[in-house]
Amino acid sequence: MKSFDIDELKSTIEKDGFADLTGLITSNCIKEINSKIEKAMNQPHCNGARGYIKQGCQRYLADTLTYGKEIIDVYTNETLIELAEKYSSDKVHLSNYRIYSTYPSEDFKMWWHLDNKIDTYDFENNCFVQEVVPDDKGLIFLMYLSDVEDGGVQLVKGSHKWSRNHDCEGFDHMENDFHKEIVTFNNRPKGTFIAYDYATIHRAKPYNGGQVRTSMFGQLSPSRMPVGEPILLNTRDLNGLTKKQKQVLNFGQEPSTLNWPIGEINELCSSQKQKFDLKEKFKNLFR
Ligand SMILES: O=C(O)CCC(=O)C(=O)O
Ligand SMILES: [Fe+2]
Repeated sequence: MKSFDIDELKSTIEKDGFADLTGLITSNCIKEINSKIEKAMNQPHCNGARGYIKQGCQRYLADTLTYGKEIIDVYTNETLIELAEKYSSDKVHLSNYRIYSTYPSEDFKMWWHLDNKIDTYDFENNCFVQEVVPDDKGLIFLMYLSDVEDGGVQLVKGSHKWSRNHDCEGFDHMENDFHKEIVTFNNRPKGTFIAYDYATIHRAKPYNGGQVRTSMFGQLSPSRMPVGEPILLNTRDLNGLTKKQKQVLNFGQEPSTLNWPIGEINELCSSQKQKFDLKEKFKNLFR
């Protein structure tokens, strides 16, 4: 594992809005995570089958933190947590987390946005509602679990210094103003690890051909912000968690929202139908 100077990383994020921590997680650990999630990333989460939830051109691994202790250890990595706590001048907790695969698409496109906001599930209207909080200061990290040629994360360098002055969450309308500051993490190998101030304007670069991109995402929020998503763990992994890990994983805390995304029934039906059609097509083979 590469070692990092935390104060240097902190000042890089203060200056640019992001820092490169590639090398923090070993390639063996990434290999291990990939082998543990592989089967589940290839079947919809349904009726006891552990798999993914589909949302647009993305597949999100349900119960992400239950697949291996290695995953918990990435989310609670000591260097990462120390950096996040120094950066936000507060204790931090994991408020949002996911492992997901993004497929190239003509139809779906992520908009330029910020994540210094509170996400809450509205049980009346069955949807997530978001409220931007200018005072919310923390880090998101993104680690590639696959080699990424295109469709990588894009960040607007330095935008964390001015984005809070705008009363909006989406920034597509300002792209002409900031296009020279865009930094794109394309053509990067698995293990690429970027931490950014989540008030930095960013998105996943839209792309419509080439490789599927698989990533691990975690949002580390200061303790003054709400708890966030439910954290579901496997009892196999609980022994030996440190006090710090328990703090980051919200032990004893009530979640303030649900895990994002909630799948649409028609998405599930279409993947189940494809499975059924395939079974029909090949049934003679399996008799
Ligand atoms: O996948 C990416 O590159 C960015 C993800 C992101 O911005 C988000 O989920 O909020
Ligand atoms: Fe985001």
